[in-house]
Amino acid sequence: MKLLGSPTSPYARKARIALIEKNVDCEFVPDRPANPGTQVPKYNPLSKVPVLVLDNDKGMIDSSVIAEYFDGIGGGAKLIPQEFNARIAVRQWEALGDGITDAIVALTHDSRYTPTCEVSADWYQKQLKKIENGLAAAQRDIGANEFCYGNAFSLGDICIGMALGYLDRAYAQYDWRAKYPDLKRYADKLFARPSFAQTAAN
Ligand SMILES: N[C@@H](CCC(=O)N[C@@H](CS)C(=O)NCC(=O)O)C(=O)O
Repeated sequence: MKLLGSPTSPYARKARIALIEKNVDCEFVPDRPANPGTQVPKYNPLSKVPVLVLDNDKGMIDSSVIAEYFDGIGGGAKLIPQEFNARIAVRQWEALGDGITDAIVALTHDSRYTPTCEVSADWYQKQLKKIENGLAAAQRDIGANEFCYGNAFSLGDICIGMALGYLDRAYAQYDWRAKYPDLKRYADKLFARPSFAQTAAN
């Protein structure tokens, strides 16, 4: 089993953090879909990372599915609780973290690679508002807590941490730590976890 992904992709990072947290025996193979010779389209018709290459040489796509797969086959505490209401709550946190990340990607990555396509100020503000409203909601609900749901680390924390980490990487001029001090405190602990430290892109 191999996990293909770009070392800087936030969604690949989400899967890599789940892999480490669940102690799954799986090699991470750096691969960018945009690079010549990439193996990604062979395993993912959408040509996106992460993609998990299973031992039968079939691809499993999407960070959400891959994280749930690692949670099922790996050891240790569950990243996605089994109880229905808890599971839905953690999935909500996942959706919030993924949604903030989507807006950061739209604001930074997508516009950077379409230099001929003008990005309107209105469109820019719309993406920024998604990031700001998303962070404000996360800060409001996390408050002084260590984890976004309950008393244990979950997939929700992976996704909120992925979004905050990607802000640092792709949109460093945005000082989220000054605006959201509770998120700063929350992230300081999260980023110190080995799974986050080992997957921080240089
Ligand atoms: N929903 C997907 C999103 C994956 C995604 O957008 N990956 C980006 C990198 S962060 C990618 O591979 N982009 C290349 C492309 O779209 O061509 C997931 O969670 O895995």
